[in-house]
Amino acid sequence: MSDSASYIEKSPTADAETSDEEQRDVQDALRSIQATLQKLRGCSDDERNILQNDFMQLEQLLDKLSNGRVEIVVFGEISTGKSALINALIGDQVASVDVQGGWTTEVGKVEWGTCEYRVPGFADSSVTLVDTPGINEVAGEDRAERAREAARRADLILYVTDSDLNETEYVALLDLLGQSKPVIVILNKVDLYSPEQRSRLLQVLCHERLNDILPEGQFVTSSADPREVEFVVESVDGTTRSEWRKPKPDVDELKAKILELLEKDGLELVTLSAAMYAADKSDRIASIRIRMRKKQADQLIMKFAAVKAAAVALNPAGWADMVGGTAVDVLMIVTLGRLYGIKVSWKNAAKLAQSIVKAAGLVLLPEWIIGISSAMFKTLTGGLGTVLTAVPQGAGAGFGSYIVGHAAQYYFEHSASWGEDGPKTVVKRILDETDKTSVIAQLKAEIQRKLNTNKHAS
Ligand SMILES: Nc1nc2c(ncn2[C@@H]2O[C@H](COP(=O)(O)OP(=O)(O)OP(=O)(O)O)[C@@H](O)[C@H]2O)c(=O)[nH]1
Ligand SMILES: [Mg+2]
Repeated sequence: MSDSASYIEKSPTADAETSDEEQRDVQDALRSIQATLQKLRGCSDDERNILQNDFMQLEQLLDKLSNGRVEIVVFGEISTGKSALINALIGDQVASVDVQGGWTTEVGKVEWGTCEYRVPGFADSSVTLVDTPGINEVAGEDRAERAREAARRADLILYVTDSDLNETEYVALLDLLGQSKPVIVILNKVDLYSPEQRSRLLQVLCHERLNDILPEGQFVTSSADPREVEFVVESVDGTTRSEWRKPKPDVDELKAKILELLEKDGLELVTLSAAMYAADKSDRIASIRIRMRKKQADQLIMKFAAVKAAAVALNPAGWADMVGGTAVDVLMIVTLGRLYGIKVSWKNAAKLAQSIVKAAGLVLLPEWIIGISSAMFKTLTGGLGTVLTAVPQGAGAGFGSYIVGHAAQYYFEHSASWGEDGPKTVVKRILDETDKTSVIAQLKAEIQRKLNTNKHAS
């Protein structure tokens, strides 16, 4: 993963075209992408593996914003004419078009060289048209997801339909509009409708479907790849013959609408979509980190609890003071702290363990633990011969460590704080939410495993 700090230097220089406020917005958006990238760099290797794709997308976004590249994503159901529309706007056959639905399988970008628009303040700015797979292809959920991801990064979305909107289309459109992206809805293939049908369709779309959800003036019609029409050609000798000719694509209204939107808000659209995308990614990174750390912490706590359980079972003498404050618990807390990026000294870890046991009050006292584990043990094990009494003691001690570990995990998860709830409430909640039977069973199994491999146990 390369360092991207240098991109900042390529942001627009203040000139007559951009106001101070616009300059600040661009800088803010660049900074928020940088901050999100920085967060990614601070992740563990495992986390970074999962977030590799996000990292790449953020780097691309940084590059896009630094160079003032506008991305217009063409989105819609299969076979509505998305690829044909790109060809018509560009004036060349750059995207593959076919009658078969699901023809476009990848997100593809092509520079719209003939577009006259330039983002203010960016001398090398350009406009890119992004073709996407259709959203309702049979068994094409992955492709649809790629299309949605492209739309999330878009500065402007061209939403293509070729008839009245069905439910899938309507929901997808609402979703895009909910992301506060500018959307132009295009009724393509208008050449296929008679004037009466066309007028009826416009009535339904504009006044019933889109009236309340789409800003006024953001609906246009087009015929990107009109069907051939039959012409009757009369020769000088009076004979006639028929000839099939393909009319020119008609995307003038759409092109004018795109340029109007860009001229009005181009820079704002680019900075806003970048900032929103970076914020989205930042949330995703945070939630993945929490999830992954939680998983690692859960495994770690169980491992330490099992060590404690086995240690007590194999050497029950003096186990009563082994809940909290023992070497195993302290090491567990220090290790958990490290997992959450918090350095805890041995002494402070011991204090934390003691304070958790204290906060738990009676519930973590040895008698209580032996009570629950012995009771459960009867139902769980069957006979284990001579080690029968040691096993519940061990499982009980391990369970105590399990609770201490989870309370410490909560504490670290909340930046080394008990928050408003205080430790008592936290420990009580953990106890309420813990499936005691299952934890004790796991600890017991662990002890049995250790006893089986320890020749002195019998
Ligand atoms: N009559 C008519 N046909 C069109 C028009 N635009 C596209 N088509 C036809 O519709 C079919 C699908 O066009 P594409 O551009 O491949 O549609 P797409 O939305 O990209 O389809 P996928 O990539 O499969 O999602 C092709 O046969 C086109 O020739 C139009 O304006 N009028
Ligand atoms: Mg296509």
